[in-house]
Amino acid sequence: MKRLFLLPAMASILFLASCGGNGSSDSAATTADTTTAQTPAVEAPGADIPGIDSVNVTDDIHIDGMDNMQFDKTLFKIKAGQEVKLTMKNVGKLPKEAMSHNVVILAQGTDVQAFGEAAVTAPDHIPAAMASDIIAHTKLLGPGESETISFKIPDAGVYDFICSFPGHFGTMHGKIVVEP
Ligand SMILES: [Cu+2]
Repeated sequence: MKRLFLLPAMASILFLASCGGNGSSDSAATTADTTTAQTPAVEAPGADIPGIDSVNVTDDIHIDGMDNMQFDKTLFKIKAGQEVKLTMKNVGKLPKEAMSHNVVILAQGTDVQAFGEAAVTAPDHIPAAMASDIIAHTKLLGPGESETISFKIPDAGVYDFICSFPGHFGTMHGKIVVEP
C-alpha cells in the first residue's frame, strides 16, 4: 500500500525542486543561509577537540612523563598573552639514557613529524635549525627530575606539544588550546 502513496509524493518533490531555481523565495533562503553560516566563525579555538569542554583555563600546567612513553595529561587550555608556568616531571625509573622526557611547545603550522625526526640527531634533541618552530621547551629530564619553565602565547589557536626524545613524539604529544 505504501508504494501507491510514494509516487505522488515524489512527483510533488520533483515539481518543487524544479521550480525552486527562480523567484524571490530562493534569494530569501540564500540570505538566511549566509546568516546561519557566520555563527561557527566565532567558535572558540579547539572547540572540535574531544574532551575540551571539561578542561579549565589555567596558568599553571603540570605534566608527568612516564616510563610507558606517555604524558599523564595531553590537553590544556590557557589565555592568550598570559604568562603560564609549566612544570614537567619525569616520574619514571628507567635510566636517563634510555627514557628521558621533555616538553616542547611548537608554533602553529609546525610539521610535527619533520620536527620529531630532526630532533633525533640534534644536540639535546632540540633541532637548532627549527628554533623558530619552538615556542618554549624544558630540558631533557631523567628519572625523578623536574623543571619549571614559563611562557606566553600571544595568539589564540591550537598548539601541539611533544616530547622530542627519539621515538617518543608518536605517543608523547598533546595540545594547548589558547583562548582569545
Ligand atoms: Cu619522552
